Amino acid sequence: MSENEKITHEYGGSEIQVLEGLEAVRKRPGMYIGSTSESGLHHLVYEIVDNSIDEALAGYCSEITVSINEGDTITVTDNGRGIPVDIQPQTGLPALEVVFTVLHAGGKFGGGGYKVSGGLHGVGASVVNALSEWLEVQVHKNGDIYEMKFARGEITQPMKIVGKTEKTGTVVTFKPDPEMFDTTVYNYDTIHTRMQQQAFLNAGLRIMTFDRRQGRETGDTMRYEGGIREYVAWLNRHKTAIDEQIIYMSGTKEDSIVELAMQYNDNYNETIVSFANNVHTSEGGMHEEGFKRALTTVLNAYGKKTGILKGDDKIGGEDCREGLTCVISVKLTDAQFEGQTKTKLGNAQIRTLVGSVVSDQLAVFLEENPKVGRMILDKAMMASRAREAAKRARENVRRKNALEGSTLPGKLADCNERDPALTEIYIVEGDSAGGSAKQGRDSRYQAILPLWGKMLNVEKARADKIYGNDKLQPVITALGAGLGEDFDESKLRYHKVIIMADADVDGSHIRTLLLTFFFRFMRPLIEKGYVYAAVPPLFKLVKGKTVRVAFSEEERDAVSAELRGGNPNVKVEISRFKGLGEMDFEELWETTMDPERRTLKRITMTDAVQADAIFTLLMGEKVEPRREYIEQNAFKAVNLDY
Ligand code: TTJ
Repeated sequence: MSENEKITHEYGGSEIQVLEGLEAVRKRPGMYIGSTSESGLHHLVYEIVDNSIDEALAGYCSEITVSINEGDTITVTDNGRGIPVDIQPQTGLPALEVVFTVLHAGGKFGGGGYKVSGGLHGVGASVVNALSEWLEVQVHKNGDIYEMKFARGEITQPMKIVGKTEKTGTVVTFKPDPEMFDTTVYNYDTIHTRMQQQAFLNAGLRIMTFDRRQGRETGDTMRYEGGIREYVAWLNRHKTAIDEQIIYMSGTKEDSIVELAMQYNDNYNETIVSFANNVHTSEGGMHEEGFKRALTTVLNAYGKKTGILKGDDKIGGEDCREGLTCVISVKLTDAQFEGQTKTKLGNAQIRTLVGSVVSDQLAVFLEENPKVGRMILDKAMMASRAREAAKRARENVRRKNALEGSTLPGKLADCNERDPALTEIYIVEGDSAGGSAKQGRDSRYQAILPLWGKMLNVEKARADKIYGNDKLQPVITALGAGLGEDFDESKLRYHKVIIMADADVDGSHIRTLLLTFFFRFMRPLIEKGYVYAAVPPLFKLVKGKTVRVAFSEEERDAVSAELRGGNPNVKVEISRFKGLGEMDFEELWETTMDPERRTLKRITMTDAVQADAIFTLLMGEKVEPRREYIEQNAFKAVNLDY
């Protein structure tokens, strides 16, 4: 066998492996990027950007740019060292080619392993390549520009030098394959939010985002010297802090690093945002546990020592966290991600490390800042008293329910089916829409609860007030699962809770209120995916006896063209639905309630967090940011995109 033949043979062998690998990605994309919906589409961007962030973590990259281009292609640029281009001895291929064609073990959503930032370069790039109609990469390195191109994972242009350069860095441009995704339209805000988060987590790193699509041109440059301190300040930006200082703590042990920043505000809710290796751990885990435990211990010890807490008085964990905003970021090798969505940190040694950092440094902070210490303790004691009052109120309600057999609210038109897995409840804004919904529904499994009038301002209300509130009480009783600490998912009476409100200011207001209420008092309802928004149509098109509806301007134009059938003389009458109340019960059923034809949008935690922020802004005490928000978003506020 000649030398040449051998090489050809080996190359052919690895080529087949590569294709098999990338074929697997195209066969089961969900295994590698979670889903092929909008979230999976955005995941492609994060997979690529993560490589640049790794380079920044290694200390060689100070700037990353992410652009959405016309046609919804994505370009990611960094000024790092550039992906290596030399031939790898093991494969005989340029490292650049391997990065984009070899499936690395331990996909994020596949079983077992997990990627750890800082070290493992190129993880995920081959997945993005496999799911892209085309992908191009340019590497600036050694004075040359190296370029390589692919289509659906296959090489269309082997690596070659295409020019000279004085810089170093990597540029990747890709077009997600429409054959693989439900939608290929990017959402700039989604990418911007994620990039801002990464900018907060990597202090000093400059990240730029651009939307270059026609009619949507926008962009932002983010660089936070203060890192997670600035993250906390940003999270509290619409709130009134009890003290302007942001408490910062950090420590390391062996290969692990922890960083925490915290600040109290005068609200009642708790915001803990945690990360492990720059991955958002939305299910919490050991770092959060370590923090919570240490916070409670330190505050109680401080209260005793200063005499603020008398005798046997103790404050509970939740009371210590009322009005707290905290960001925790840990970095560790071999992170164990557990939980339903693999976003819960399982490494027990991190609990100890976070615990000792907080015990030592928070105690020192309180010693040095007795005024702040006093305010925090006072706030926690107040929370503790309110909790007692809420408990009494709850017990009263329980007693009352026990006597009255917890009667369902009078406005509720319940369904016949009793199995919650099969039933749904529409919470409807306004009495007239409520009337149509009651007439139009399938009463076997659809219940209707109309709500009307102004809602309670939940921002200023603690749980004890909520219990007595006559607007929310029907919602609580109809759902049947209680609230706050008492929330019991197994008692939930419907597994679909559908908010049906108009696409106008009042509608978005009521949606925001309900979502904020659920987020704060029935959080598992959102976490477990029980909450939906109904999506009513915006337009009605009539051609003779044919009636059609459309949910967007694009669809309206498409349906209109379809009805005309290429004939400009055909008359199609187009009108805008002003509100749900305007539809008759048949229209409402056909367009918005019939499971066969309706569109429902499942509410995610991200939606709820956003609602909570908007709510705080609209209802909070700070007048200036509210005025600014309303001025800047007068249009958006009308059509909140949940
Ligand atoms: C690896 O170690 C040697 C020097 O270069 C390191 C590296 O690969 N750096 C790097 C990779 N910087 N940026 C990337 C990268 C950037 C993008 C946009 C996409 C990908 C897959 C990698």
